Amino acid sequence: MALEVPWLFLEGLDRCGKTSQCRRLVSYLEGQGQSAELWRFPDRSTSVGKMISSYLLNTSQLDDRTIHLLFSANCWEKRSLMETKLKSGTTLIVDRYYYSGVAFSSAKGLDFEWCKAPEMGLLAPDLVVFLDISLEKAAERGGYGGERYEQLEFQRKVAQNYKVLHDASWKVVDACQHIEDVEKQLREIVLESVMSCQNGKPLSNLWS
Ligand code: DGP
Ligand code: NA
Ligand code: NA
Repeated sequence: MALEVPWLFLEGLDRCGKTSQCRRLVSYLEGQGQSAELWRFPDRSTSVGKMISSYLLNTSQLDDRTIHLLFSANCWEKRSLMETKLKSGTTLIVDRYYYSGVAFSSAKGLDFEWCKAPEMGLLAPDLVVFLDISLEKAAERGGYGGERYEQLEFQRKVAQNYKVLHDASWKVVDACQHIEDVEKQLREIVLESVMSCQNGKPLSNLWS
C-alpha cells in the first residue's frame, strides 16, 4: 500500500531540543490542515515503558542487553498502531526511534550489529532528521544530568556513534541555532518530504 503522507523522526543527543521541535512541527502541520501526531520513544506509558522509565531514573538496574531489548520491545509494541495511523493518512513526527537504540546501547560497548538485529522488521521512516548540537552546548541547557545517560562522557560516546550511523539520507540541522531558526529549517524539510510523497511511497521495513 502506498502512502501519501511522510513520516519522519528526529534524533540527537539529550537536550538537543528534539521534543520542543517535534511539538512545533505537529502544530504547524495541523495548522496546515494535515492530520499529524507526535510520538515519542521510549513510550513510557506502557508496562514495558514503565520498566524503561525506572531504569532511566536509576530506580532499577538492568543488564545492558536486557534494557536494549526492552527499548526494542517498546518499538515493537507500537508497530501495528503505527502502521494503521500511517495508512489512514496521519503524519507521524517521532521523537527518537531506533537509531537511539544503537547509538546509546553501543555507547556501553555492545556490538552495533547485535543492537540492530532486534529492530529488523520495524517500519522504516521516510526521513531521519538529526539535530546536531555540541556536547558543551547540550550540557549547558536546563535539566541536564537528571537521568542515567545525561553525563558528558557518555554523551560523547553517543555522539561518536551517531557519526558512524549517519548516512547520506539523513538531514542534519544545526541545533545550536536559535529555536525559531531550527523550526524554520525543519518546516522546509517536512514540506519537501510532503512534496516527494505525493505520488505515494511504499511503506518499508528495517533494515533495508
Ligand atoms: P527522553 O528522550 O528524554 O525520553 O530520554 C530517553 C533516554 O533513553 C535518552 O537518554 C536516550 C535513551 N535511549 C533511547 N532509546 C534507547 C535504546 O534503545 N537503548 C538505550 N540504551 N538507550 C536509549
Ligand atoms: Na533525556
Ligand atoms: Na527529549
